[in-house]
Amino acid sequence: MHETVISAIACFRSEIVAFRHIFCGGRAITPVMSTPYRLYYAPDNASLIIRLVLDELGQSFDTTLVDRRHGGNQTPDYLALNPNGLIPVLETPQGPIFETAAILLWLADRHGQMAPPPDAPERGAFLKWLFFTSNTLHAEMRLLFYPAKYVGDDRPAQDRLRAQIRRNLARHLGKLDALAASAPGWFAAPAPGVLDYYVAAALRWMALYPADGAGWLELDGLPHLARTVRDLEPRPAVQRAIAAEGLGDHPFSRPVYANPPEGYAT
Ligand SMILES: N[C@@H](CCC(=O)N[C@@H](CS)C(=O)NCC(=O)O)C(=O)O
Repeated sequence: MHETVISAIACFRSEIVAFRHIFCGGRAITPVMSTPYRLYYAPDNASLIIRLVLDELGQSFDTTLVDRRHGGNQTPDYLALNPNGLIPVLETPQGPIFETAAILLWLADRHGQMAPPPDAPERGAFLKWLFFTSNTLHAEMRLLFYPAKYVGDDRPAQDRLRAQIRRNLARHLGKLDALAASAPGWFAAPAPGVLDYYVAAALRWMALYPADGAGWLELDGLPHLARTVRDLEPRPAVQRAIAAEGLGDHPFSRPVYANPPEGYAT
């Protein structure tokens, strides 16, 4: 087997649907990919959305577990893939792609599924909500989850920031609920699109994190989103993600903390 040796502090574990590799001990060895894709993931991280979409698209993919708890996302090797040190990264035949929405859009376009194609009349509507989810909903969720990165260690400042962000997120979710009610065909439709999985995962994380401030998000007030995520849960892609990342039986509508077979969610 041809191997590329890359230095790393963390220990990466790599698995393929057909067979698995475990690489530990001061260096990580990235095998030649047996599939077109390699997903760098941590359980219940934003990589979950990419896992779900790859599976829905029927694509086989390799995975490499990033040991985030021990700084695996800050090693030189990982930063070479994503200089921002964030999860996920998807290695593709066109090179590594980071940013969840960029990966989703790239996959949908490349495989011609799960989003309106570039020349479809509804493309513009889809793009504006995908970008809203990425640059507003997701970006503000990071303020809720990592307040110290934005206002430092001042606890009262963090609490004020979180209180405001919860209000903002509730407003954003109200808009997404109205979008789901409008049934645009590419969201909250019988066949799931990339945006369904993005929003479903976001709802999960907002219900669970931060662990010391969970419980503020109730799906009762968001009936159309609630229906959408309940419809996703029986799908084979979701069932396989539940098994791979230990997400519990109802990962979107009744989320519990991940109990992954390997790695850590936080
Ligand atoms: N804008 C990024 C955000 C990704 C993100 O926040 N990833 C989290 C895990 S869910 C992460 O890597 N956190 C580690 C950190 O912030 O240092 C994207 O859309 O991919």
